[in-house]
Amino acid sequence: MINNLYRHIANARVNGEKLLAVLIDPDKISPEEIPSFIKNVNQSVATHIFVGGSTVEEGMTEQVVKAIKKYTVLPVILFPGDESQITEEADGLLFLSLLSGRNPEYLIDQHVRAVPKLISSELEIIPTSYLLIDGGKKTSTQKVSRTSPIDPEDRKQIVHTALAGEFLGHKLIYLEAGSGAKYPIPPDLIGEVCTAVSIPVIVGGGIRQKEQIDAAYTSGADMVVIGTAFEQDHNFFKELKKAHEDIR
Ligand code: 1GP
Repeated sequence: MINNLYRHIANARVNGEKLLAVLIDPDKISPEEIPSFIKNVNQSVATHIFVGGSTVEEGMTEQVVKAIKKYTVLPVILFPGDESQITEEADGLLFLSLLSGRNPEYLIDQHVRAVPKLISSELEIIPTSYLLIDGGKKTSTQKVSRTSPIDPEDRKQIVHTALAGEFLGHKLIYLEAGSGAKYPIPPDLIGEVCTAVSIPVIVGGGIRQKEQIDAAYTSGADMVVIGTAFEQDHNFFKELKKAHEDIR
């Protein structure tokens, strides 16, 4: 059991270390694919594995996390679409509040429903402000949560929402353009949010190129999350690793 997931992320912010999470959606990977996929993750520059999806068949998350843990020592953090995806097999949980929306189900209902599982759990719970920003495509998060994303041009609303999350005591800000987004979170927006808040910032959605990862980091993101690009192109793992080694 890893008990210092948050400390690691917060220290990374202080030390300028940049983190990369690979997102695995249990709905999009078969158990047979897990060993080879995780082998690629292990050989890459990824620092974390996130597991979750907007809708996942009951019990699948647990099976997938168990299988992942067999093949890696990287921390596995749940990034659940709802409380049914919470499993003790992981190391930690992003306890997400969808602050960009106004649907009480994702602001408090799911959290209350998760409590029976969490009371006796050893999962490290990380309260996280989750902000869905329009990435040019209607995403499953939007459909399932029945909320609208914030327009990326509405800087004041985004920065104030992130700060409200910090004032509520959340430990992370997650700027999400949505899986498969056409446009990732704009770097200057990342910069504005990172300047305003004093907690670590995670950025994900629609990131497919090394340049986009670098732009997110340079703008202040502490962690970048990638799902689709790794699912679709296993060479992307190698490409990033090679670029990382070339810099050294
Ligand atoms: C994580 O939803 C994202 O924040 C993942 O998005 O699948 O587009 O990488 P992609």
